[in-house]
Amino acid sequence: MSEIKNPVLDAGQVAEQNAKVQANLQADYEALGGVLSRRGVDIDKLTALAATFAVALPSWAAGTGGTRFARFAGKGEPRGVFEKMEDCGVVHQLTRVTPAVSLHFPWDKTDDASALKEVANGYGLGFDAVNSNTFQDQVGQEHTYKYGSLSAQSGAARAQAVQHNIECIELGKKLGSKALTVWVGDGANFPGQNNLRGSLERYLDSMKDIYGALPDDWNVFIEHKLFEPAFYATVIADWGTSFAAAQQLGPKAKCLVDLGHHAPNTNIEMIVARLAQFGKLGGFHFNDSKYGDDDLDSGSINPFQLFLVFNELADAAERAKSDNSGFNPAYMLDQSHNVTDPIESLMSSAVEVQRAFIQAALVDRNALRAFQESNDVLQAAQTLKAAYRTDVSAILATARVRAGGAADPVAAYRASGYREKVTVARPPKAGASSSGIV
Ligand SMILES: [Mn+2]
Repeated sequence: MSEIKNPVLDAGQVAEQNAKVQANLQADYEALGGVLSRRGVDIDKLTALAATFAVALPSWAAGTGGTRFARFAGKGEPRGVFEKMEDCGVVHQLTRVTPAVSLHFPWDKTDDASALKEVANGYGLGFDAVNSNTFQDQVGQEHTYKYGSLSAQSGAARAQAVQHNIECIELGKKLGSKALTVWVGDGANFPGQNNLRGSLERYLDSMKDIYGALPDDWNVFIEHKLFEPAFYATVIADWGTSFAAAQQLGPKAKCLVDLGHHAPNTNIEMIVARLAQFGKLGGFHFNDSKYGDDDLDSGSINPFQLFLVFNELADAAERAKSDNSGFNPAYMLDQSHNVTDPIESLMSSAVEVQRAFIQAALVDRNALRAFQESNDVLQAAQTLKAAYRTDVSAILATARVRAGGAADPVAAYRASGYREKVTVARPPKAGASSSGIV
């Protein structure tokens, strides 16, 4: 992980905050170390594992997003991509698990990619997958996406959408990204509006052109979403369609799982297992939801589901290690809502995802396999619960402190007065680049 040459917050102040809680953290860490050693687990190994974890930040989550009905702007919101980087720099400085940012074009478009890269690098940040946007019209755009983009009936609209995606790849190349994430809102709101098969055929034709523009070492991630804005029939609505499209396109095309893009009660961990089995699990957009695409902070509604997803990822990683096949899905957050400070929400999501990663590492896989083989259902379920119930907070906090981050990121952030400072430094600006609402 690259060092932070230009920390946004005063490092001395972060250390001061850490000193206040160091004795308690040490006591908690030793107590947990004792519990784990009785299970044959070395706590320091887990802490070292926690330090290897990384999840990318979505640039759009630095601002307030929220419901599709209204946006209630927060104070000191970033007004452009450089200020988004600064906020992401705070998140990474305090959590030390978010060393990359996922940009969204054209919102984050810049004429000076090398300056952006330099500023980001100073904060210890690189660039993860770039995201295209053909789900809304931009000012001055020639052809509307009102009736679709990559699958539109209009050949001109399709060509424009393809061209935008290729531009995203070009921008991403300048920044050091290695993947393009494509989500389209294309679909139908009324029966009869679209020929269901024809829409997907047109989508695939467009995606073939985008795929052809990918550099050798790039991937394209296909993000599916059950509904919204197309409520009757979304073109890429489910993992089956996403998988079929990825298969058609080729080895560089993979599926992206956004935790909020499924019907309630969908077994998302099984989707993860299926995609991993067939080599098409490209990555994640972590968030949480109660009903639909709520874009809530990770682990806020169903932390057990997040754990079960990571349990499948741990299983897939173990299999890949044993057959040397390589397994490296891209982890990104995707969230945006109205009611919390975005920096605090990003920090708590990053920590919750890292928590699920460590809890999954605690699963006694040999015991689990044995219970599965002997059909001891109750003990198999209890084996997972034993890992999930373990409070690994002291491991996460210790990993952060050892890496130079904050024992308690939210407390350190509040003590820093950052939000108050940027509220003064960033008065609202007309035409500032958009955030949220994705
Ligand atoms: Mn997403």
